[in-house]
Amino acid sequence: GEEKAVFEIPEHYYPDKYKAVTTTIANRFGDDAGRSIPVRNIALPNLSLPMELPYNEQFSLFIPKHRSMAGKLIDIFMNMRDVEDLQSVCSFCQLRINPYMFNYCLSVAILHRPDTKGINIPTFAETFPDKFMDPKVFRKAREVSNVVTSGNRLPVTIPVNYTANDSEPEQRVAYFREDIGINLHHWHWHLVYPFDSADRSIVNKDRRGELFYYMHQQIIARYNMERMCNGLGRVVRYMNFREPIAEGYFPKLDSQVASRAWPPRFADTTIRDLDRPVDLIRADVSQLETWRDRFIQAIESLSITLPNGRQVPLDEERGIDQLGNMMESSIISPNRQYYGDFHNMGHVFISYSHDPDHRHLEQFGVMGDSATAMRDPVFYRWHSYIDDLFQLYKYKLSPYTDDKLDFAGIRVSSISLEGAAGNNTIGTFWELSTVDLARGLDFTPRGSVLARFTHLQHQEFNYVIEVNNTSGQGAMGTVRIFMAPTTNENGEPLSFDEQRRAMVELDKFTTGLRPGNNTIRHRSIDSSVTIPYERTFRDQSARPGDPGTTEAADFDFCGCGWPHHMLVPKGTAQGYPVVLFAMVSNWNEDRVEQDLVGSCNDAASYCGIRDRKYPDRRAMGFPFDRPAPHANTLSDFLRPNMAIQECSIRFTDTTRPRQQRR
Ligand code: CUO
Repeated sequence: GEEKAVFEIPEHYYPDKYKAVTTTIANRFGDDAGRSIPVRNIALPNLSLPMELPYNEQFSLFIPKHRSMAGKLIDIFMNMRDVEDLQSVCSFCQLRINPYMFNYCLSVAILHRPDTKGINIPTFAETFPDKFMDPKVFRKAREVSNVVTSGNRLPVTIPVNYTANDSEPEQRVAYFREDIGINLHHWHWHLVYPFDSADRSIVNKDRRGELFYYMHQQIIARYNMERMCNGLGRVVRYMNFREPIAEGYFPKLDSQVASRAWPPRFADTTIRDLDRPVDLIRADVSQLETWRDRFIQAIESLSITLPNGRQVPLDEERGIDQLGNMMESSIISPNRQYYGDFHNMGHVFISYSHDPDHRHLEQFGVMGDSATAMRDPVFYRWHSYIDDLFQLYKYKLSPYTDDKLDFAGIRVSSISLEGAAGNNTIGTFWELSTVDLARGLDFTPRGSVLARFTHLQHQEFNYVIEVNNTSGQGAMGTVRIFMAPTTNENGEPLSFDEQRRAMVELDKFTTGLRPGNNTIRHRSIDSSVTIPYERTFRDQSARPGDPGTTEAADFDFCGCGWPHHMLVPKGTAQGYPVVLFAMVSNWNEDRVEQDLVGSCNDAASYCGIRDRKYPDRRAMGFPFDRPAPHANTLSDFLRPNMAIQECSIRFTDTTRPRQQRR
């Protein structure tokens, strides 16, 4: 294995209780002793604010008090002179600062400091595996690592379907909600796009408000298709805050840091006014309603009220981006005082619905943490409502005209799929994979402790697109590929408007088009939406430079991306019918002039590109982000540069061990 380092930490950095023990303690980021690295002795910055959060407590960015402590700590990390000073202050923080907050703030700093882009940090599932899996695993891991020497250990198995049984219909999509890769993606996305920071530039990224809308809209579209594959109806919006939430959720996660179980939410819980001095939270449910009404008012009038009382129009170019920042809300909201913090506080109200006044001394539920929120059925009900509010705005826009949709001289004659499951069919199955828990356990095992888990997988396939370029000269196009269900939960055909909102982006790429006929073949594994399995889990056995791995320098931003194993929904045993859509749009109207060399840019659709603009000038979700009232069906909407194909997703209920793609 790789050599691990021990950091020699100045003695006065240790909290008093450790001073007697030793002058070197293995750093959390290294274990087996190898090299020894002296840590620079520096004049330490004032850490009293972030140290106010007790070491053994939960941490949530949604809690204003935690947010300001984290903001301060990020600021400290960002302002350290160089990497050695940063390392020094980190070694001081490690034994004093709440580990969740420390990990978050350091990750944000590493991601945004120009001099730390080459630094490698462990994937979050390894640092805090307790946020992603059944705690029984850790007890077994402890047994295994105490009894068995490193080379002979069998992996610990993480059970499937451990949070409920078949009496709970929602359990049919638990494999989606509780997928480790999906939850890692969501955590990463919010790490890359924080909504708050003392340093505005960390928040103020190109089109981040629009991306907040789009990435979450796509989660809902994907989840709805997944539900329909499992005989469930589309998710019901959570929009009446005075009515109980029908779905309960019992996460069965333990926090190793806080030595507590994550609290459940019982079925039919109603959110209540919050008064939790410990978190500096005091908020009434009516506040949510007020913010919501103001948001709707802005859309109805197509204008935003600024803090000075002036009205500015919501224009076509920037409207959705501003609304995204208002809704989330982020510190670049045009008027946070007035439009408030609707979406974030929705998470907070729901996550404290079991103990709104802290009388039971309980922490927040899974909705209070971006690493765990997607496990809970209510996440989708809340975000479905959020999406509906954004759609109110999209309905205000005039439909795309022919000149926006067409690409003169370019005809797409067909799109099809070729793959192992047969043409126009995608095969899905369960796959058994392995993750290393060693770094995240609250004891220090020698060597790795592997855990096995089951997740959805699909057979890889190719898109084959036939394009005829009749313009008489070479051209550049952007290929946009989407998939949608064809019928609703009752088996009736979807209207165009329902279907466009159900469109799931599968891929987007640029292609050259010679005059005459072109056959474009594109691999599913190269999707602009997903990152490969190895990147999601940063496979321990992989070395930089191996196929499927990435340079360490790119890791952190590159950790954002929909997990490839969840590219397509599960389908059904008989074959779930979907429609595949391809469009080739004019690259001259899509392109953004920028240098992409060395940037991690292969999951840009939902994650953007580090330090760059979003690499597509069109509205996110184009051409389906706007209604087209004159189209009753998808066929009505088609132009010559678009094509569709009926396809089928066929699920086989077998579990296969993951094969290394080497
Ligand atoms: Cu990602 Cu609500 O924004 O969880």
